[in-house]
Amino acid sequence: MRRRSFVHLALLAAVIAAAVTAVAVLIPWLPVSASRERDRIDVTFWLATGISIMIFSVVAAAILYSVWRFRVHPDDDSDGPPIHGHTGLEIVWTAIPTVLVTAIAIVSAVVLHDNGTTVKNELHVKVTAQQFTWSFQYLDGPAKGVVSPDLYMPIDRSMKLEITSVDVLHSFWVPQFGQKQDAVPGQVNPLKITPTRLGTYPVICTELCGLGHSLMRRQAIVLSPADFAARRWAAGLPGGPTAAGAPPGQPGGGGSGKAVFAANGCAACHTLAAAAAAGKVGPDLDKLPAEAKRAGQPLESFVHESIVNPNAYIEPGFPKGVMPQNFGQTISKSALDALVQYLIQSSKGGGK
Ligand code: HEC
Ligand SMILES: [Cu+2]
Repeated sequence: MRRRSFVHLALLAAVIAAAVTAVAVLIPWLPVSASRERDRIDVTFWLATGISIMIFSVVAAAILYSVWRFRVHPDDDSDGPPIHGHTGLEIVWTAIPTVLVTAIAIVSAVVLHDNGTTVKNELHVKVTAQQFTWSFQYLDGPAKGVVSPDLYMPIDRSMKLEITSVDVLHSFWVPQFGQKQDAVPGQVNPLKITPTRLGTYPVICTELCGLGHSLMRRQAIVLSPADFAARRWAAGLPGGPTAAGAPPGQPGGGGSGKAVFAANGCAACHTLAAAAAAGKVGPDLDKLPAEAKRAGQPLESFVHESIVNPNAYIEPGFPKGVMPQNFGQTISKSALDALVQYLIQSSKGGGK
């Protein structure tokens, strides 16, 4: 009789475990992993999930079995048998959780250590957060000196990000890389990433940092080592060897004004018909001639100044300090000229 109850209980637990495991495994809860660090974190995640499924199944089976097997009849008012603890049972239910929690702690400590270990030949990138954008400065490697609005990474090479902020608290997060790191003014916080999968992933600010927080997004782009070394991606960025010389729009030149507009995330905040942009955070750039007239400035210098020094003139009805303040540093001179000309041409053609 007791053996039969035990078999029923075990069967019920197995059925519950199978169902819950299917929910955990078959539904893609997490974004794909794109870094070695994330792979290690996933090991701790699945260990803890496996343990949780085990405990859940045993508890749920015991509850369901009791409800089914020991249900009282409506007219049964008698007490249950008096029971005074069970030393053996108490030792078991203390020892098992101790072992499980200790296992999670040990595995987590190993992963934390491995993910923070300095590896040979790592690339150093200074990451600067500010309301409301990111910039990435390469301190060594083939892109040394380049300041980029997006994070380009060679696959399978460890990168050490040195993360800081120039204004308020922000936090660096790429879900596919599995880690977050705070960006704190006056402090440099490290984060190691070794990308293992080619592709483009979102760089997200994950610390509410002001009005433009939800727009504080850039991209992390993982390239083959050859593409990274060729620095085709660095065309138009200050410091890139291909940035100087060739005119804008040519390969290796400053890039067309339209490309510069797209590459710097202007469309997130501005409307510009020529670029199919419909942002509403900043002024409508199709109306630039009228806006320059209102500001009492010649169009070209107004546009140039508005991009490199946005706070010099604030369009009435729009917030100050929301437009990123460092385009003057992150966009090369030739790319900036192309951008200004592009905005002037587009607004004259497409404006009202
Ligand atoms: C996070 C949002 C945001 C982004 C990104 C952004 N801007 Fe702005 N921009 C604004 C806001 C808000 C204003 C109005 C306040 C001001 O003048 O600084 C503005 C003002 C301007 C103005 C002046 C317009 C006027 O009528 O005064 C120009 C020109 C401009 N932006 C161009 C750009 C370009 C080019 C880019 C990309 C390189 C860009 N902006 C990126 C938010 C943004
Ligand atoms: Cu932020």
